[in-house]
Amino acid sequence: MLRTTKILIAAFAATIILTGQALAHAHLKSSTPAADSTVKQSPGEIDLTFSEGLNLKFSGVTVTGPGKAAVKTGNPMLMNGDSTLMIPVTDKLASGKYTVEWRVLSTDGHKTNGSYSFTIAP
Ligand SMILES: [Cu+2]
Repeated sequence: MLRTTKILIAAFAATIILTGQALAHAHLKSSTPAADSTVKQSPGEIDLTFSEGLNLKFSGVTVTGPGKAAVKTGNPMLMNGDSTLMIPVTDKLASGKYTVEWRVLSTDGHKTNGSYSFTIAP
């Protein structure tokens, strides 16, 4: 009985480790504007490219500007084989530092999130 339990625990642990390696979650590969970059003009859109396809329904971003002010964004769209999340920015953004907080659900059913900043030059 005890031996069986040990074997089961070992098998369970191995499954977790192997599953973790086999399934790649959606990681942010690149973005426009790029992370930590300074751009000269207000971007018309924000593009986030991930390592995996996304589920649009459960993916989105929150953009905040100088003074933590929320930036109005349009409805996100998927491009590039569903791995690029495109968020229209309709307002002209003033100079300053902006933070993009993203949370996505990849097609393998895993949620990931993160954030990065870019700056619009004066
Ligand atoms: Cu995953």
